[in-house]
Amino acid sequence: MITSFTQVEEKIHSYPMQKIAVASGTDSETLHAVQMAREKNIAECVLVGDEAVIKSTAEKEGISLAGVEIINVADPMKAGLAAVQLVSENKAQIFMKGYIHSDDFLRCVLNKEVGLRADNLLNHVFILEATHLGRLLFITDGAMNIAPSLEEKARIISNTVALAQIFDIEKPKVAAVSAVEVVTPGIQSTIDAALLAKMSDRNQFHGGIVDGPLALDNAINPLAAKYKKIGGVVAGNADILLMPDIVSGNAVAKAFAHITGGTTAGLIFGAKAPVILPSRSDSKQSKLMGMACAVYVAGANAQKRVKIGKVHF
Ligand code: COD
Repeated sequence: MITSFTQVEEKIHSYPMQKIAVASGTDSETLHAVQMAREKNIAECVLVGDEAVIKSTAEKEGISLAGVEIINVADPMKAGLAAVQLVSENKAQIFMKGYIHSDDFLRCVLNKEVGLRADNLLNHVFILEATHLGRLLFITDGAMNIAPSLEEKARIISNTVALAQIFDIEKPKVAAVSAVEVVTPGIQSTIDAALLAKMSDRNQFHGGIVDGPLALDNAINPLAAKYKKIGGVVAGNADILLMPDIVSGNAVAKAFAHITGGTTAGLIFGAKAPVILPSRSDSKQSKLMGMACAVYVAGANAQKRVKIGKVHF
């Protein structure tokens, strides 16, 4: 089981080199991450964006882009489409967001002609290096699916279980998170969580085990689960936090990064190729770890042919 980003970095050194197409990578943190990825042999990058801005940012920051290919496309949306096309034509293997709005970037991923849509739902996962807990935490969905329905939540779980299994978590424990751990008629997410838990009891999911509703404390902290007398294998030990909506998912991951200084890696899963979706304000280390995790997922896909399990409705 992979419990840290250091282990991810160690693993990918035996993998073939991957090329990352960066959409509008004009900002300093992205360019620092591109340089670090090259120096640490994590990945090669091709920057698709405004060449003049890329070069002036690099010069101001003392970043060397020697050997990095730059394709000059000034408009961020056009740069996104040109970059995603490189991936769909296998001229690059991974697609990454630079200084472009998330919704525009996601529209490039979903573009019917040049995008990376597969038959299934795509979702965003923040991977948190939770050193205090001694493991990685997978938080979903904090950046793509705005207010998922019960069916979409089930598909998000299925995707994320497959992602966590790539990180050698054999039977991922999924907490369907709400504000409270009891079914409360006025809080729809508690009802969805209870239904997802029942679906899990009836083996409607492949691979993981789902319980809920659980509040954030008793989902990840065994003592909190004990104090509140919540049994089961998931309570206190969740690997995956299924959040009720994009607002809560995004806020929890950003609180972790900006209050505790923790490192996150943001990925879109379920597409034809790995996609890195950091926040524009993420640190270079988070962007670099997004790259490392995407390379790891691409390598694991090539080796094990990872399959997303079907949800039995
Ligand atoms: N998986 C697969 N296909 C999808 C998904 C998905 N998650 N979402 C939409 N599609 C398909 C639809 O089936 C449809 O065929 C097509 O894409 C367009 O769908 P719409 O009409 O919902 O598309 P948009 O462009 O209005 O919205 C899609 C976005 C992903 C852009 C939208 O959901 C969005 O803005 N999400 C939040 C992005 C954001 O701002 N994140 C902030 C994070 S920092």
